[in-house]
Amino acid sequence: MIKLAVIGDLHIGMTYRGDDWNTNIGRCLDQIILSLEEDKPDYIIQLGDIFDSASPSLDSLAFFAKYHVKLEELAEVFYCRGNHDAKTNKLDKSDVFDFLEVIFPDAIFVSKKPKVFKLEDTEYKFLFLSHLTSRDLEIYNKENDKDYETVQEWIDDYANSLSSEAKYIAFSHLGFNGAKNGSEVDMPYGRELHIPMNIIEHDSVELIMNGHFHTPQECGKIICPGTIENLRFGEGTERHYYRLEI
Ligand SMILES: [Mn+2]
Repeated sequence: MIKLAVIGDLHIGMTYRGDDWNTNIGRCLDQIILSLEEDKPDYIIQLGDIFDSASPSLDSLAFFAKYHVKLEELAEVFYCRGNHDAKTNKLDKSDVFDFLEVIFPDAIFVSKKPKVFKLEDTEYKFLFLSHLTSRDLEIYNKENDKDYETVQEWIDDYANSLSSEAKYIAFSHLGFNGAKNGSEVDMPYGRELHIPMNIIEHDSVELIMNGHFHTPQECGKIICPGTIENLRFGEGTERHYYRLEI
């Protein structure tokens, strides 16, 4: 049995009704770290949108670094890139995840393509479906001699590479059918990237922990822990992180 602590969207650097959002989430993260010290999880997984902006300020990077170093002392840490962390301009060669994986080599920053991790201490594999861009697709097509036309087509096809013998826990930062748009109000469904149906229905995928939606919600095997603090009015009560034992 291993213990996971799953942390939702952070949006470091966001301006919030004139308040300093970083002070709010700093308070939450301090509490999270106290609970994690008791809980002693084996893995900590953050589900994306670490930053509110794809070009975070030095203040935001320093804020992240301060908390990341504490998390890293407690467990192995994974981060799944969210839409807010991803550069969409094709002229940008790198994004903040490229930077973070260089300066924090002991953590795992998952971006650029769907990815499976085989772990030593559990039979489960971690499947990561981060937010992907058309630039990621271009690179993937070139490197793998593929000709997917859309990112959605690419991730839809990814389910075919999953083993029916294995057991997966998925971590994603995508939309899904039936999600309640608590705060991500301006995301017309159908246009945004979504968790492929063939992954949701895949017998080997036992659970999908998904970021992106700030209101905590469960829909079949998809669980959204929500943001660690309310971003906007009406997102529900206080919550911090999601504990999972597998
Ligand atoms: Mn978000």
